[in-house]
Amino acid sequence: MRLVFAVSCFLPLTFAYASAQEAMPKDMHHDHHEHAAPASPKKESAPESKQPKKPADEKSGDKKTTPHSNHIHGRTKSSTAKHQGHKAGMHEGHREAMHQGHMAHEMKGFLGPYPMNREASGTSWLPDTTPHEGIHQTYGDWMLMEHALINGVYDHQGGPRGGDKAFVGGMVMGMAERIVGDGTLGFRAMLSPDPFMGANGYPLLLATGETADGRTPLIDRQHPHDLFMELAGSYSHKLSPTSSVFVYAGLPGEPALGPAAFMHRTSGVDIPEAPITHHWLDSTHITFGVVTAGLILDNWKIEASAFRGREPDQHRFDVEEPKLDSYSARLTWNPIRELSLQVSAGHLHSPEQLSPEVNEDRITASATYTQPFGQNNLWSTTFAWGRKMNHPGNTLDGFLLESEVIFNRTYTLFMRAERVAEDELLENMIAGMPETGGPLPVFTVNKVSIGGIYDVPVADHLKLGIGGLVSKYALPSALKPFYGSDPTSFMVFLRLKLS
Ligand SMILES: [Cu+2]
Repeated sequence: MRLVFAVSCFLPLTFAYASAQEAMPKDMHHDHHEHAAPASPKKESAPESKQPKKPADEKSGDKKTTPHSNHIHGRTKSSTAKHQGHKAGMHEGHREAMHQGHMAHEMKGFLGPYPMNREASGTSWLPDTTPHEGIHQTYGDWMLMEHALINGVYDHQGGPRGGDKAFVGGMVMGMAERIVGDGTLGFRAMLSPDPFMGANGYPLLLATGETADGRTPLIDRQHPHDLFMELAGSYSHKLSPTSSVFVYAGLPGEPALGPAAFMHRTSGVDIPEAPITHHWLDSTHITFGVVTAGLILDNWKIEASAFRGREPDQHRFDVEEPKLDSYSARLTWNPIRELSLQVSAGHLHSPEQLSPEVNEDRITASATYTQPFGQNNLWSTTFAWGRKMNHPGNTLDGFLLESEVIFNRTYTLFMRAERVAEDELLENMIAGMPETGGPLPVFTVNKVSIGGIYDVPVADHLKLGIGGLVSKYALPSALKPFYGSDPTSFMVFLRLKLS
């Protein structure tokens, strides 16, 4: 079966990961742990009494000066065992001084003097309570981090406009940073296996945007992401212990527009389907040509970008020609550790290859709330609104509410609800009709997906998950002849997550 083939695609990744672990010099290698950001010193530490003391482990890199006395940590048995002195559980009390024994591996933000947990795709922010997933090493002055999530999906979209497909999607990410004087230099590369699924992507009712062949728009399908999703560098200069200025450039990269991209925000990272609001909120996460400059003052960030307005074309393996013909600005505020808020606006020059005469203005606002609770549980929710103003054309609103709860790092429940004003769903049919001159008809559609995942650890920092989701829709009656009166879609998937 094709699904079996999809699973076999996981193996090279597992192998590459295992070899990377082998190749690492022992004393440089530091096993990772998913820790949430340092807690505020005012906050209570997690209860310690329940945690049995772990035996000391000579191989741990912790034998330098300071034991990890307040390093509460890692929820996997292996990492707990390797870090004696660390306490299992959530990471309250994990303060900046925490890794004194191995400061080298503590990664600060690329863009400012705060814990790296806050940073997501491009220059976007998430709450400080975001779990820091990835594996770290240090090589000389460089700190490295890797992260990966690969889904093998069987997709069924219901109704006359639906379809079936098995595909592999996801991302593999590597980051490197070093301190240079008062600044931080960072590089990031993110790759996607999506192009191997074919240029026409996968069936996804109500999804629109981009093209598979340069002639017809993708409708009721999600386009594949490009092989190179991000190849970016940044430099930030510290102005004070809590403020900095930064520049970021990517080919491709992500401009300062919208919330963190769906595969990078905690509330959406485990959901294997793209949101239908993607082109209202975060579709610019792969932009060929981005330059951003910003200022960080404590928990505030203000930034502006110049970038290429055109979305990626159907050739998903290449790096496209950069331009700086569009611009955006974003204001982000993290008022408390658990919350990140942003508003942003941008002007996109000729984003759609198939409607080059149309420019777009976009406004977005979003809130992400991430709350660890109990010993090993996490809840994360994002609400976002995006408005597309096509010139010439319609003004279209999209809303998204998505939420994930992860229990004991093993059981994930997720949901995503969306409401979008669409004018492209019948575009193929209208294109064949005589020109009417008026604006395209707008249909407001609604979609809800609910699903879950069960994870099994298969190696250190590598877990295999099996999951499924079901989607239902609320459609205006004018669309029912096309979509059926009550379509139902589902996906079943296996995923490998490096964390
Ligand atoms: Cu995308």
